[in-house]
Amino acid sequence: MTVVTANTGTTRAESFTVRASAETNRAALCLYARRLVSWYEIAMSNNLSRQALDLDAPWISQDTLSVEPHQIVAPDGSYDPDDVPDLTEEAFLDLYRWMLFEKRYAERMVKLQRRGELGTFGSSRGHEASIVGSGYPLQDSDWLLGMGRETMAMLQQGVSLRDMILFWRGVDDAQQFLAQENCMIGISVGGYLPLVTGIGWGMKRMDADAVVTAHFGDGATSTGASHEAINFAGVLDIPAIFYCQNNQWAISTPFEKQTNANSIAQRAIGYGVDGVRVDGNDVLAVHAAMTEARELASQGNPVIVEGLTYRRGGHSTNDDPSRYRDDEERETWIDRDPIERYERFLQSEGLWDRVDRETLLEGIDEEFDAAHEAADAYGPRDVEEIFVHLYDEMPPALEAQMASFGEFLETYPEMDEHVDRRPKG
Ligand SMILES: Cc1ncc(C[n+]2csc(CCOP(=O)(O)OP(=O)(O)O)c2C)c(N)n1
Ligand SMILES: [Mg+2]
Repeated sequence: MTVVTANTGTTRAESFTVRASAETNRAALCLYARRLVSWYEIAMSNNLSRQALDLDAPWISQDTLSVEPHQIVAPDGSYDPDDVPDLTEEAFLDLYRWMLFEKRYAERMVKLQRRGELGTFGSSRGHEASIVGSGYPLQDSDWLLGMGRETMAMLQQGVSLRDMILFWRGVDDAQQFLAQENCMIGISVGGYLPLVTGIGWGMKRMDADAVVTAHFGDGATSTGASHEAINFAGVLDIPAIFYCQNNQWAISTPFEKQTNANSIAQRAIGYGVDGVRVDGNDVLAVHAAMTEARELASQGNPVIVEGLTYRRGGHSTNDDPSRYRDDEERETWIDRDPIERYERFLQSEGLWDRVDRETLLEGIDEEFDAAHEAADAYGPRDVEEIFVHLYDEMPPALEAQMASFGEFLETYPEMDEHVDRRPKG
């Protein structure tokens, strides 16, 4: 006989006990699971149904706000010259090189992973304009906390490519090197957003001439941490930019199941901050929005910028997107490639003659090769490091674990071979 006790809460008298056989429990659980699935299906299929209401007050609805993304260069490369940001020719060309770098970096990292040199890797293919356009307007003093799909933005802040390779090899030291450049990658989806608000609060209190930027995905916007972070940033007038790379998928969850809202940008209203949605495949539009966002944030107005883009590949090298999404959808986004669109812009501006794509790629490959070599040269780590790296003063329980592990290796020296001192590579 299995006893299941469920305490409904308030008083002992209200508590009840259910006694049932193991079989009955299993059957009840199955029924419950089936009900959950059908509730979920109903909720997902029918979440827009409304009843006529007769209230004499204006309802705020999804249609109240326009969510048209801000765009400067259309997918076919056309644009209104008046809308083009006032950048130098060097800056226009620089944006191109950074995007090419992001693309090449992703290709090379996927290859490294396939050769068994990285544990896993999350490719940014398709995100190039979103990443480069959002990172470029940041200043050296700014902070950037991301989720791993914003490498070139971090490199622009001073992070080294070697450390990105180390990070994806699972060498935790990489985070310390990133921190030296005021960057961090948060693996817990959305979990680091309150830290962003905290850092921004510190900046405000110290009257620092800097802003903090959070890069995160559409999936992160459903976490409690993200709501708390952005809401609190609004209350405290934090110099923070919340940049959402909405690539329309969170692993296998499509955007329409992520939220019933039409956009992430419109949520700004609920948090009492400003928001904008931009075409995340248009590097100039993202750049313009982030430039303005930085200006607003530095005046104590936190903002949400939503870059609408598309994850062309799998979530990571461990993922097979063909199991949950149509190739057709992907095809439509290939036609909106951010790099090709920007090439058309450079051609129209007469700047394309100054681009030697092959030479650029050679330079990028050389940089990657050097970083790869440096990552390989990064020495094996001491086993003790996994115990000592977190605390200034090690707690006794951890000290005991370290001693016990040392004794274990002394007793069984052959086990030493199984200790991975430099993961994956
Ligand atoms: C708190 C937490 N839950 C689940 C995961 C597993 N996980 C890793 S990435 C991811 C999806 C993230 O999607 P999104 O925020 O849209 O970012 P994207 O990967 O699309 O860039 C999930 C669920 C995690 N890392 N942390
Ligand atoms: Mg996503």
